[in-house]
Amino acid sequence: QAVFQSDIGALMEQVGTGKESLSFMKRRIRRLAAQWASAARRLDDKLRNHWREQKRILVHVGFLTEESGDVFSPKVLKGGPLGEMVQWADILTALHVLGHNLKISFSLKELHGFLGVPPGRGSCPLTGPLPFDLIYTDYHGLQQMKQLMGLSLRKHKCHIRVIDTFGTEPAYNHEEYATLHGYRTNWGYWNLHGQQYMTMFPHTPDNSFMGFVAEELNETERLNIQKNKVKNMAVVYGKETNMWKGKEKFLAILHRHMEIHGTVYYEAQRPPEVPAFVKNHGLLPQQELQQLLRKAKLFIGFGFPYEGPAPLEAIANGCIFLQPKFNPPHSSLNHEFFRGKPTSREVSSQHPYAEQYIGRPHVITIDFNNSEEFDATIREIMRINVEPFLPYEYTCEGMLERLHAYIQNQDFCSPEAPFPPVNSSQTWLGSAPSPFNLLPNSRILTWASNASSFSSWPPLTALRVVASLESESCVKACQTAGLICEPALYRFINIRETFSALDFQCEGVESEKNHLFPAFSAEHAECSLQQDPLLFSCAGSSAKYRRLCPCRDFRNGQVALCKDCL
Ligand code: U2F
Repeated sequence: QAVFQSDIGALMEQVGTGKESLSFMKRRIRRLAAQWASAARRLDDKLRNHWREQKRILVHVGFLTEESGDVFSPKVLKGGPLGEMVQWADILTALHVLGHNLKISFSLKELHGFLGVPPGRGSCPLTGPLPFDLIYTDYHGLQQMKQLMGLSLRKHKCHIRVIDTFGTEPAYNHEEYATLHGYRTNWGYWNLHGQQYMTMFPHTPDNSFMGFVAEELNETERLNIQKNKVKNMAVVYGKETNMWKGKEKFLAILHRHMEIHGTVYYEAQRPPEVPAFVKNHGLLPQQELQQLLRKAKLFIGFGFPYEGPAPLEAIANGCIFLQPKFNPPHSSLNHEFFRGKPTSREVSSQHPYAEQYIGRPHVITIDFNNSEEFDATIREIMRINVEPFLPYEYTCEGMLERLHAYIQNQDFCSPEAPFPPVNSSQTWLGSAPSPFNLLPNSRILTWASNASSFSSWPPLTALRVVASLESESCVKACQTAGLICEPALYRFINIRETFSALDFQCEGVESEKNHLFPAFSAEHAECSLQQDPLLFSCAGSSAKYRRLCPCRDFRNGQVALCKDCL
């Protein structure tokens, strides 16, 4: 049985010392310890009757190992990316607070030791059982584990979770399919289950959403923030000079109305190249950045970095986040930053989560090239009052709840209970003619057959089957129906009866490896089922197909979990 623990002493010791990245993470862990502890108490109350199994967990942070080049640590104090460190610090704290048996490695040597593989040249198969129930790592760590364990990695890979900021879609993850169909990248092709990849924001429902946390306010802090807001104070998002390059025009407009602050890293001899009217504080410790955000009215992004934690921190401290809309959206097809990343996702603004999940009045997304709209928006921002806001899924309690649910329910190791009860042509053999019901006045199916007789997480009660439009992905189709795509439920809808229940008349039914299947092609009245469960994918669309989509409901503020998921 896992027992919540609020003392972080043991965790701090395990993180060790000697690198700026580790010191940054430790400062964060210490600073948020009280917040985690009170969240743990609340979740403990909420989960009172739940048995939580204590797991043996290894966390191997590959990108911070010397062997992977560790380009991050030397830049911690110089304006380099910190988002990843924020997330790993929070993952470590959450696993520790949930009371699991945790081992942490930041080097190959430690990894060798924990896995019981003697250090030496070349790979060495792990002959005994894996001494862990779960391993959290990243793409670098995965590569290192492959070098270390050789082919025996295959046997154990169902225990692995890959922390993957921008996500990996099934078409890129499936080695053979990626190679044959042009989805091969430097990162993908590990043939994992899509939900073994865990992202920073809930942008790719094919993956699991791990997230991180932002600071929460108590009542006094909230009141003080309201009192002390400076209505003409703006902070620019961007700790490196190149994030400000070419933005002089916007800065000039902004400067007409507001006092502009920045936190751009600079060296004493060489102040950063930002306009003289900018009040630059230099890179601030996280805590001081929070103080600055508490006073500011506006936090403004100029397009980069993509999808970082800072906008959530700003919104949590009562700022309005103003950001550019990307038209056309940025993706691996048209932007250097995303090129070679195992995703086809189209990024619609600097921070799509802020745009889509939070929105006005906290987040305003506009075309920055329209100077009049830009100017009018700045003036509007100075007029309106907004309250600090933090979505539940980014609170400590929300992250603990989500991680708890994953740890206790996600299982990629046991062979899946034989489903569907179908014959070789994927025809339903249940007692009723079809396992589906049509929801009244809609084109949405629910599971009608006895849901509890099939073991599944999320449970089948959450399933809502929707057909996408042509050229529409299941991500979008579910979203339009007010739901979220749930790849774990694909196996229940990959049967002939789904087509008939949705009124698709099939001339023929075939089964193929294609990440868009199951789908219906109107032109040929052809119904296609998915042959390889690894290719079940919410992402992806084609003008030729209407896709069958397994959607589900979700909890308010916790999109990763369905209503019956806890
Ligand atoms: C993102 O990484 P970044 O580190 O660029 O993301 P930010 O949102 O800028 O900030 C990360 C943290 O840096 C902190 C701030 C955030 O929690 O509190 N910080 C600070 O301590 N002092 C300062 O003066 C300013 C900020 C993203 F997270 C990565 O995954 C991506 O790789 C990267 C590129 O898109 O963007």
